[in-house]
Amino acid sequence: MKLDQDIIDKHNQNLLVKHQERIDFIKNQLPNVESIISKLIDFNVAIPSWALGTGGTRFARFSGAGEPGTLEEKMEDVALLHKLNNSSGAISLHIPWDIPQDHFVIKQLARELNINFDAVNSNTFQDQQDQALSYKFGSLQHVDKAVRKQAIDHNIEVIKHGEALGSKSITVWLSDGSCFPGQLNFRKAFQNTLEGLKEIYSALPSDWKMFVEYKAYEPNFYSMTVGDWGQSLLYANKLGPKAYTLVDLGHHLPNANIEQIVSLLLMEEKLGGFHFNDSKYGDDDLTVGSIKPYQLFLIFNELIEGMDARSMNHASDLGWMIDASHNVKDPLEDLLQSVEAIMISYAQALIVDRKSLSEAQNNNDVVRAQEILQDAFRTDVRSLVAEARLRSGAAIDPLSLYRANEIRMKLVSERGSSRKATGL
Ligand code: LRH
Ligand code: MN
Repeated sequence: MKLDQDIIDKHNQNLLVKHQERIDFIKNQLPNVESIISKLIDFNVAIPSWALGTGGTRFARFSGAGEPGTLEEKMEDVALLHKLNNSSGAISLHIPWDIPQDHFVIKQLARELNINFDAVNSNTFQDQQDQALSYKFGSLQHVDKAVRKQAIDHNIEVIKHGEALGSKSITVWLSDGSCFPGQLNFRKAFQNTLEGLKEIYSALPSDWKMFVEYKAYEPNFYSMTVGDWGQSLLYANKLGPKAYTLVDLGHHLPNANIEQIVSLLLMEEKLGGFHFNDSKYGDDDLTVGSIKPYQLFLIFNELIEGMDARSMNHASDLGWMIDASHNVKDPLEDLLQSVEAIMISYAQALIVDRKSLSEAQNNNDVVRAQEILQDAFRTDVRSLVAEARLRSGAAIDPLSLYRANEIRMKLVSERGSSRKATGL
């Protein structure tokens, strides 16, 4: 579904007066508004191809209507999000859920839709119809060399799909592990996995990155073979300069200090990117910033501190991706909310008075340090995020435009209500 620019311009026209009041207000409050707005304009978050339909749990999946039934329709939905917020200009494909039938045609479509291909994702956590050997007891860790080879070949095939589309990275998340004590030799599982990752690493084009995504538990519930940031860092260091760790916010044990993990991985130059989502209990894959917005702000605070310490480019030097599942919300509304939450946390972290913060830290002035952080967190920066959209031709308020124009209804009339998007 194409969204005409004049619909956005009319929407912005109606909201301009109120918006201008809010921008003028914050301009009087903050010193560096212009540089913040230009950073927000450059910032983009990739949308997962597997989160454009309704997600489910092992109990049930209540499918929504007007879902994208093909890769082309998924790309159109990402282009629609990007047209609305100018911050979602890339799609992250999951293979085999989104195998491009014709790379040239798909690449051409991406150009027409003004979107790019972010990291490609392999899948050795499910057995496909035509698959010879099962991943029931793991993939790269497997005791059977033939199963390990099957998984290595799949990852190399995924790199080839990505290369043909112009992607520059692969995310390897392994569901490998064990459910019971005694089931697995941890050392051999690690060494088999490292050996497999080395073969996949050697198939990477020179300008590619490999993201090693860790997860504390699920679908294995006693051990995971890439179970935490330390193990992922161990693999990335042993693999080489093109290998990095990937932080999925939902993949930690309860109360883990994710912002500290981020700070140290950045310091070690081994932080590759993120899968943003939110959670209250486990890997709930909820809307970003919907449960723990302060944690998201603290993570961006460490990101800015660490990236500026190394003069990194905020927009392009790390992989910014969402990884969420929408069980009860319209997937596109959920993704608009997630991108908004990320942009707000990024903007709040950009207004932190870093000079005063380091003074307070050097004076062990704990109260002052907290006041400085919370002053930024309690500043309403939504008008800055909206101004960045306005200046780049997007909508001041994407969600209200999406609803006011009944875009979901239009998608249903185009696609019908029985389409089911591939994914989780
Ligand atoms: C695993 C994970 C991984 C994806 C999958 C869809 O929980 O976060 O990033 O491959 O979700
Ligand atoms: Mn993930």
